[in-house]
Amino acid sequence: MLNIVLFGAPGAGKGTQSDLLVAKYNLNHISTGDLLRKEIADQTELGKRIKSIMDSGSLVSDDIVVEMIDKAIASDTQGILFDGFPRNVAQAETLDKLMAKYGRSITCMVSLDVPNDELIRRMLERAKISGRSDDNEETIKNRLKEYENKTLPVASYYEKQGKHIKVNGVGKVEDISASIIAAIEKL
Ligand code: B4P
Repeated sequence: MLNIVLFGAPGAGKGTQSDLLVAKYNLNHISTGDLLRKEIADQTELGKRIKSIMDSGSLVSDDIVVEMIDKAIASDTQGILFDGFPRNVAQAETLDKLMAKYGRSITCMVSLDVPNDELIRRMLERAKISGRSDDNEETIKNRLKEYENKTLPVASYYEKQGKHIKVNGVGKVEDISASIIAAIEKL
């Protein structure tokens, strides 16, 4: 059973590539960003608590996302694509423990490599249609800072386990998908 972590900076194309990968490998798509945005859209108690954090571009607290991930793994029977999780080393360690609890493990971590100027360009472009309150210049800067300070070390975490696959995330969406699939097929 494939259990893949799709990794990259904000705007690297994790959501975009996830759609293609879940269809190809029939995986369960777990996007913490989507799950959190749904809480906000549904105006749940949790949604009200996290809205200002997400609007500022900061990460929400680990216990909130970990609880969501635990439930998602417990109910999965087909393999999972983790999109936007883990976002820091503590979440990566917790994910390993959770997977072990259910007798499973992470197969690999695919990292999309995109330079900062392209990330900013994409998110500002998306801002024109997304309606996402975190797609604005000031918040984007904070999201990239959070990524560099807290998320980037996750790549070394998987590198040490020999599970890190780096893919060029610039170019046509289909070409990037083809590179990811080629890397997975080699495993
Ligand atoms: P996410 O929802 O994960 O959002 P993201 O990183 O901005 O997006 P992604 O990389 O998926 O970009 P996309 O494919 O859409 O996180 C949002 C917030 O949620 C975080 O800031 C945080 O507050 C919170 N959060 C989520 N997970 C958390 C966790 N685990 N712990 C704590 N907090 C958490 O691509 C972007 C744009 O680029 C799109 O418009 C797309 O069309 C375009 N694009 C994609 N591929 C392209 C290509 N090859 N060429 C040109 N454009 C491309």
